[in-house]
Amino acid sequence: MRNGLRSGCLSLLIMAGLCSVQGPTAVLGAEESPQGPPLRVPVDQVDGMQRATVILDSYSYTPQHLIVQAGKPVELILTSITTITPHNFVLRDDAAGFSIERDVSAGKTVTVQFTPTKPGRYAFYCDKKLLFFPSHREKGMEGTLEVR
Ligand SMILES: [Cu+2]
Repeated sequence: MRNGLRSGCLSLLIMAGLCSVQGPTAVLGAEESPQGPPLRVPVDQVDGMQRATVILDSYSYTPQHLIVQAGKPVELILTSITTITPHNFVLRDDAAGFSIERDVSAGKTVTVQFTPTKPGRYAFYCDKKLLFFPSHREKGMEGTLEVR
């Protein structure tokens, strides 16, 4: 009897632990649209960098729409929250001041820097794919960098 109670409490504790680990993700998914509203990337008061964190998941970037100012440096902190699937970040427009292609392995964080020179809307995306399957971009893993 005592042993039964004790192991019951233990499994409750374990379940509570699991719930608190999974909690934030579940709340985010429930209360917002998956990628949320456009983010006006703030300028860091110390180094003048327009800095933002972008979360990579299968198959999305959050935020999906970033707004930055031309002529000022941008730093994107690309953080993968997947456990297995590798992703990448492709943002390429030589005339606009960037040509980026960086892999972001599962669970890893990679930082990219560039200075956009030309106002416009530019797509960033993940071009990973398994042979014969649609690319991650085709599965919705793309976003917009809006340069003003
Ligand atoms: Cu991907």
